[in-house]
Amino acid sequence: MQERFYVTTPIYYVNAEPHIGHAYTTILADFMSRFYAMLGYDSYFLTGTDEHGDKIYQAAKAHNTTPQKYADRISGIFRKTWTDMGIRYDDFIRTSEKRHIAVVQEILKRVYENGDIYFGSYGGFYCVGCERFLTEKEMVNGACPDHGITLNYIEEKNYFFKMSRYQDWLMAHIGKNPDFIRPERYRNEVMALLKSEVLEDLCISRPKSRLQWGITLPFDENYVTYVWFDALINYVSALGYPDGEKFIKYWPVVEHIIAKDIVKPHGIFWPTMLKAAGIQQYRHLNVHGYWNMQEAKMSKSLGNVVTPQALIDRYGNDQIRYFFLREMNFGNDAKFSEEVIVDRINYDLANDLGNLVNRVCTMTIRYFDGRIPAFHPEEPAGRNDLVDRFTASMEEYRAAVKNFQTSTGLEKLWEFIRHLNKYVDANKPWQLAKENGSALLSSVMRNLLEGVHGISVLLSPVLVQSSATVIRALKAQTTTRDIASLGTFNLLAEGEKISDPGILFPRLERRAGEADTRQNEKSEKTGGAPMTPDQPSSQKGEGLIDISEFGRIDIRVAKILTAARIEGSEKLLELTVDSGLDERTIVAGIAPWYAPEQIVGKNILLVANLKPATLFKRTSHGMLLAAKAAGSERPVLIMIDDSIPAGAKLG
Ligand code: ME8
Repeated sequence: MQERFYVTTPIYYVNAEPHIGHAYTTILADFMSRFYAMLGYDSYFLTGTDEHGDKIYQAAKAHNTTPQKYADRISGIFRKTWTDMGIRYDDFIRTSEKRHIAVVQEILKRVYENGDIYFGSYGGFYCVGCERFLTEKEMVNGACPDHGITLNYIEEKNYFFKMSRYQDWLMAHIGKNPDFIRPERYRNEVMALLKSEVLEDLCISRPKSRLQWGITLPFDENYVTYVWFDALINYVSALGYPDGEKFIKYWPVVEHIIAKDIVKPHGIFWPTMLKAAGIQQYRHLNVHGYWNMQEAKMSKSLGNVVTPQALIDRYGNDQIRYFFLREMNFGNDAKFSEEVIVDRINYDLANDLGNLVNRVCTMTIRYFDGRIPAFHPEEPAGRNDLVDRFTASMEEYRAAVKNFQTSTGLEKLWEFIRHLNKYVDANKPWQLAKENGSALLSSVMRNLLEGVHGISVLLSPVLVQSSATVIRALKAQTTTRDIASLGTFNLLAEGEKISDPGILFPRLERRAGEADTRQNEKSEKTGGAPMTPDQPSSQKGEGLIDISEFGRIDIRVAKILTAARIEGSEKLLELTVDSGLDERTIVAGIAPWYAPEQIVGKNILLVANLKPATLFKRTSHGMLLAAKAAGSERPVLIMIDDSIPAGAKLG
């Protein structure tokens, strides 16, 4: 039977237009859906809009219109944005649709009849931004920490869902299914919450005297349903719960994607609701971090937004997809910066990939009149080595993406792309071409064409348009969904005439005054002498290095945000640090000398541009600097006082 994959995004509030945070989650879901389709899965992708509740009601009122008209307009803008961005969803659910309302009422009825809903009275602090009551622990100085609004105390009679009844069950479920919520830090967050406090029952209604814009309770027409109880149900209502064909096909394999802002409703409300309604649990809750802009959390309420439309107009869809998927380490926060977009486009897309495709196609056209040359087994031109490297990159890409680690996955493919560029330089086809009809030239070019084809297929879930352009130019009949066959390096049709795909990714000029965030790599790539350790420095005298060699090491101040021991290792601590560029994971061999709580909050020095290394299944993105006295084993971390912010560069 064909394997299946079902991916969801949160359904977005229609109180304002889409922003890049929404665009990221939706691009990630679209990528995952295309990736699984590429692997041969029957893949289904759901997104939509969340249209009920106070927040929408108030936004409509502020615009002098009805909630329905307001929701129609903004929901339409979301759909248009996704179409313009080339997002290929299978269904778009709106919570004001009849099909959704019917399922919410059906589930409420079931839970009510099971005795898990009761009538009572409640007082609490309600945040309209979050659309939920906050506990006093969650508030800061009487206000919501995310929205900065001072919260009012509201007391009224309402219906409650007996969430408390499921607290022990949920802890046991998460205990038995350690990756139910991933990455680990978010599972720990939910577990800490469940362990530290007694779960309160969830208030699931609003009296119509206060709010009319919602789904009427099936057992009391004076009340509407609380917006979270309504919204979460979209994930099953869109599939035709309880007996729709799609529900039966896709629900068992659901992968939810959300950001860290809505972990509580998805990690606690939703599983207990599913349990009470007798519905199978979701498979995984995949939680990503936040894109931060100008140090501040980017949100509609704070008003610091860049529109997705402006981004794609300025840079292009493929470019933006690549930037998002490459630049965010799943689970951690990342800094949004247009300078980094420009660098990713110039270095990764134009220099590494675009250049490779261009060189390979141009040389095929020049030396073989564009006809795909034969591979000559007697002159293999290192084919086995290429195939091995390609297969290894592909497998690592596949494994990383299955865990939503898109950044690591793409880096693995780029290792192969960079290797192909080196292969061109090492084999110098332009010299081989001087010996007419050389079998070696033929094999070299065929190996390159197969490599470019393989990479283009693997990248097609990311670079949707440009991959298709290359695959078309190579006249490849890649109808196969068996990507394992890419590793045969024998998929192109010998003698077929390729066409010139043109410039795939034009280089972008920096605006005056914009910093080059990858200065160091640039000097290496634009032909400056490579400075590897076995290359003598230009200075006379042993052991001395050139200033530019020192300049290649990016040492920055970073703040330690979290620290934890790694099970099974006596030496290692897993840290998350704010490097000023991003939030990243570092694995450091300091456990015998430093307790985690002793170093959290400290500013240390980080080598920020070390190649990632994997230790105890964790990828470390850099190294902390420490000093060891002669004859001592004990590393002393170099700490910097608070007057220097994270991100400050040493030099
Ligand atoms: O919470 N960085 O809707 P919402 C990354 N309707 N992603 C971000 C982001 C940022 N700075 N800001 C927002 C709701 N997002 C509810 C959901 S689901 C049953 C109901 C993304 O419009 C991210 O996916 O506030 C986050 O979880 C979502 O937008 C919140 O969207």
